[in-house]
Amino acid sequence: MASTVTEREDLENHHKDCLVRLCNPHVATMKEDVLYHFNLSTGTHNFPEMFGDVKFVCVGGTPSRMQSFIRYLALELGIQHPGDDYPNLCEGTDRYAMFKVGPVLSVSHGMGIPSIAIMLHELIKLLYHARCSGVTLIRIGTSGGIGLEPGSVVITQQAVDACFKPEFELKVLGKRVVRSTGLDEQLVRELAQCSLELSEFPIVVGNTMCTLDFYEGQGRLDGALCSYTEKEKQEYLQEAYQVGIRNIEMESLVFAAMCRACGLRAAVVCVTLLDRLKGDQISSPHEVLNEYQQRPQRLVAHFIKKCLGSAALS
Ligand code: R2B
Ligand code: URA
Repeated sequence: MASTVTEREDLENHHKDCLVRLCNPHVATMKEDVLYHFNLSTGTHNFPEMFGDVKFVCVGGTPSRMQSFIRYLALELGIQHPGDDYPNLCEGTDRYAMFKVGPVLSVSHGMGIPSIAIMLHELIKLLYHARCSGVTLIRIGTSGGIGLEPGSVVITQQAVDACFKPEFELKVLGKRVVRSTGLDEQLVRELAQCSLELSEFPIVVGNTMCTLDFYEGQGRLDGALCSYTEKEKQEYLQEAYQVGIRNIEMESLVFAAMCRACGLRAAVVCVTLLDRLKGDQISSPHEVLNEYQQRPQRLVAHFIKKCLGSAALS
């Protein structure tokens, strides 16, 4: 049933007041929390002062992409001053890089589930220690498309695993733990609305398959190992298409599961670099791939600008 305006307002207010919560009672009892992979610690850094105003966190694979995103966003939001640059707040480690402009944090996460999971544990604790509220997290990344023109942007409706299930499975103390990967439906609608306003490149809402590997895990024929035929690969990708999957990447499952468990509003917006029904190799020229990679940034910058504009009016 569609929610009423009052129900929606209640939800929005709840989100605004909502402090970041952890699903771990131990952290509150710690005297100091060292976020080792960020090279930040509650003992040496004032988290509320450094990060207390954060309302949006954008995460993506590489440090350079996340730094250019923050530069672009500063321009878009009109808060860039001549000569400004954006220092890496994780100086002293090259595991991850972090940049900030106004209420927006931009953080790199590397490739794959283990890498983004470690980053997210520390990021969510950082937001908790900083006493942030009403935070929205968005992964802006790259992916392989299924049945889409390369350069299309996919807003993820549901993150699913390689068996097409919306579940993230992890072994904890040797036991199987399964977490749900549902994403915020309202946020998907808001991003889809922004895509209509931009209408600069194809944008679709669809399911995203998250795999543990780029080659065999995504049904490629060009890895060092391959135990299936071209026909079997095509059948698998066609089946994925039939169940609504429009792209494949390597982080959305744990991103969705962890944000959901900690009550954070989250979305995944990825550009497709190729159509996997037509091939495996990413062979477009660098300039083309670079322009593609800016597309999720453009959509998300538009969204953030719109949110901040309406927050200033309210
Ligand atoms: C997309 O691109 C990377 C693999 O090339 C991986 O991090 C992902 O999800
Ligand atoms: N990233 C992926 O994980 N797969 C692709 O095919 C392209 C980018």
